[in-house]
Amino acid sequence: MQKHSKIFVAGYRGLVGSALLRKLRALGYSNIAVGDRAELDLRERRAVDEHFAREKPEYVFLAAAKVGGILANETYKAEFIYDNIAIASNVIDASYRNGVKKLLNLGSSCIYPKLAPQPLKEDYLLTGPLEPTNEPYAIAKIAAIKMCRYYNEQYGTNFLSVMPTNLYGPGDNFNLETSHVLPALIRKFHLAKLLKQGKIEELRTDIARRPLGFGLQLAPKADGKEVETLLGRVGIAATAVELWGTGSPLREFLYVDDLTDAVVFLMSTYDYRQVGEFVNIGAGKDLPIKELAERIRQIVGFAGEIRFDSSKPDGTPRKLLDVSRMRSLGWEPKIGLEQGIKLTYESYLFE
Ligand code: GFB
Repeated sequence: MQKHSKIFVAGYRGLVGSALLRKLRALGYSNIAVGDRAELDLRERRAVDEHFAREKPEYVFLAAAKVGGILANETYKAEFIYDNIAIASNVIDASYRNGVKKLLNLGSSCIYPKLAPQPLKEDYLLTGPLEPTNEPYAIAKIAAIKMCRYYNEQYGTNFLSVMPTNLYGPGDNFNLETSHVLPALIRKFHLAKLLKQGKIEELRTDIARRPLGFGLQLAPKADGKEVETLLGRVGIAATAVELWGTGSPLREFLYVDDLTDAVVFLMSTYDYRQVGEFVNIGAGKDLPIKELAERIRQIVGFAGEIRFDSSKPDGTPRKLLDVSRMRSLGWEPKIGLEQGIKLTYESYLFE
């Protein structure tokens, strides 16, 4: 991939796509096509074909997907499987038909069987049943890996797939209904802190700026009591914050700039034959949700209790990636969890 190569970043408005654009621009790649969402719906085959015919990209990063946390995955099952299969098949096939030199497809660690041995090696794919809370998403991601593989085998394309662990960072989704755990916890503790400090105006501004989710809205002149009642409905109080599940599941988190560093490195350095069917990208260590919550509580500075609502789902008990293949290719993450959470909280406050 050269500095002047034509690059298409599919999904440029998401957590990964937006970070990828920042990274590519910072590295001096200047010929990047993103496609305006209004005219380019990646689920529409014709729109994708027209975009490829017009832009003729040489390199494609497939970072577009319908994503969400455990609740969104459980609620919007049909959309998660349909949208993700449609996006992947349209972009992968158009890449082949338009002679794209290399494509990098982004998957997710939820492709592995729920009870696979840990850490998860790439070879464990399709060796057992999936975690039910995200099976539709996982099936779509597995389909995309297999498409890349079989296009390479039948058509001689050069399509790479990577499986990142749970990602987080600036530009994340902080909607409490649809977000992943890390941004949800940042927001919950931040709002609880403001409530404890009686900063009603700041709370009103926060809620007006980003939806809370669950259809919750605040009247423009809502008073302190109304704000408190609204936040109570998502488990946020001045004295305690309520989180989902038991807090015992283990999760691994990777800062999004580490991921973009890894994918640009792979795209510039390797062919699919050297990478294999796909490669894991992770931090190499995990922690229980309880411990993550305690760390975020401290960073945000909320002096209150943490409670768990065990009527909410835990999801898979553990999904720690084996990152030895990526290490052997010469890449390691640089940003630790503490630093990553601080950077994400800052971006939440000032973006
Ligand atoms: O990040 P998360 O939504 O998704 O949840 P998964 C991780 C863990 O955090 C679960 C707990 O055990 C949740 O019950 N948790 C505690 C919370 N409090 C909260 C909260 O306020 N919000 C959220 N969202 N979780 C997703 C998959 O699984 O991981 C996707 O559904 C995708 O398909 C993604 O693979 C990376 O890690 O369980």
